[in-house]
Amino acid sequence: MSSPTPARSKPEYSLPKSKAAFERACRTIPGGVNSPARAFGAVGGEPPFIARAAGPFLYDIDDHKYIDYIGSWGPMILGHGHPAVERALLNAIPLGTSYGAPTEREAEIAKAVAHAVPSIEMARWVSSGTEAAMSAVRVARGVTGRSKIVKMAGCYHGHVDALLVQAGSSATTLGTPNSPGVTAGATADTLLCPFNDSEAVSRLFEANPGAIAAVLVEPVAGNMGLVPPRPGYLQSLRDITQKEGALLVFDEVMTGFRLSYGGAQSLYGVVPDLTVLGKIIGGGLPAAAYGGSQSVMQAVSPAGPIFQAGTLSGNPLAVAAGLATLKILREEPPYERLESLTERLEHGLIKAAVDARVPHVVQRVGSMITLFFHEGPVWNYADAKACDTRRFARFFWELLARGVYWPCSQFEAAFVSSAHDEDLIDQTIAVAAEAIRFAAE
Ligand code: KE4
Repeated sequence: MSSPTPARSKPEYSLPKSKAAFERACRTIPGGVNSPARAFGAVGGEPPFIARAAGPFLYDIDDHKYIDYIGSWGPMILGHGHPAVERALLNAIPLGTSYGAPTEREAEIAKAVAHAVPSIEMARWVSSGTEAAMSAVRVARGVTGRSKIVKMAGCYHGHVDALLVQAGSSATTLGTPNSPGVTAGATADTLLCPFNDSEAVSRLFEANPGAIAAVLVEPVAGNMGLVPPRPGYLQSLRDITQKEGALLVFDEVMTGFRLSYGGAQSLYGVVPDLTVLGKIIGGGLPAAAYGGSQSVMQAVSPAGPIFQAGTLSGNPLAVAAGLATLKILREEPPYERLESLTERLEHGLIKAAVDARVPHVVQRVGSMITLFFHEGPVWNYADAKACDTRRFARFFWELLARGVYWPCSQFEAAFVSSAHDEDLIDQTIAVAAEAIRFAAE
């Protein structure tokens, strides 16, 4: 029994101030944005410029209010402006914003992360997920003495040259999964596999005996849209790398502290040798980290010979916001509520697509979710790239015009925060039911 057809009102929606701001920004910033993911390249048109955010909402400079499903691409699991995080920052600012010298709080957050994440006994802070992934690859190569790295097509680990090969996220959105400027030399040691295909990984080890330092993977892929691991896939990667003397590296920049307090590795019970973190551990400020066992991490300078450094690594403000965020996640875990809210959204999106008779699949793990315009499951990059991205673009704009800010690419995951509630989820479902009908035309 399909739901009654919602009013087919096409809302009045214009962005005059954002349009002018975008034109000004394009004069001094490439593409008017400081990260391509924000550029609406996949959906056309120009992005709203944000004035402020609070709780589950974004507000743009044309006075539109949106229910936010970007959450800064993952960090804002508690919603925007959580009082405890704000208080932590307000207490930290008068103490100075950066010292270039060690602080006790850096050891405190490293200890908190070590207690939370099964693979981590020791960690190093950096300022972005890219930097953390790049450093983890260097450590894997340094401790094994091997050169090759296996990555999965469609996974994204930031914009370091060696990993910009069949990269997901905005690299795919903008059709540059292998960017100009990345030399053949830089990627000569990068081996590619389809996600969710452990046989392909075994074949690479057979073809490169004793040469592969690590297998790097998003344990739940969020950069092709949300693509979960097939049952047994992560364990097979663990078994293969164990047998071959290579390191297993989980890129949990997106899934860390998102899917559970111990990340995807806790959820799936598979413990890698190195873990890459970011996003949530900075509480919305620039922070990321990589960590592993004492024996591996003691190889990192100045304890060991593998060099890595960073001016703002472990920045006092980012550490303060990160500590406050992790404290809330530890003491008032939102994960059951996030599961329930996002499951509600999942069911609503499925119903909307079924009622509209649109080929689709909704994939979700915890509070990460994607509606793919694709018949049947999306298990890898090839499946994801077969999606109807034109229909996605229409869906996106119909949502935006009705006050729902969904990720502006089919190749991104949406995020629910603990600031969302059932009413906002139901509002989103109602809007999506209308948007999907317009997108189906
Ligand atoms: P950053 O360098 O953007 O902090 O982190 C890179 C990164 C590494 N690993 C994973 C699994 C990631 O998802 C990311 C960054 N995620 C994208 C969104 N898909 C960030 C958005 C953007 O590039 O602006």
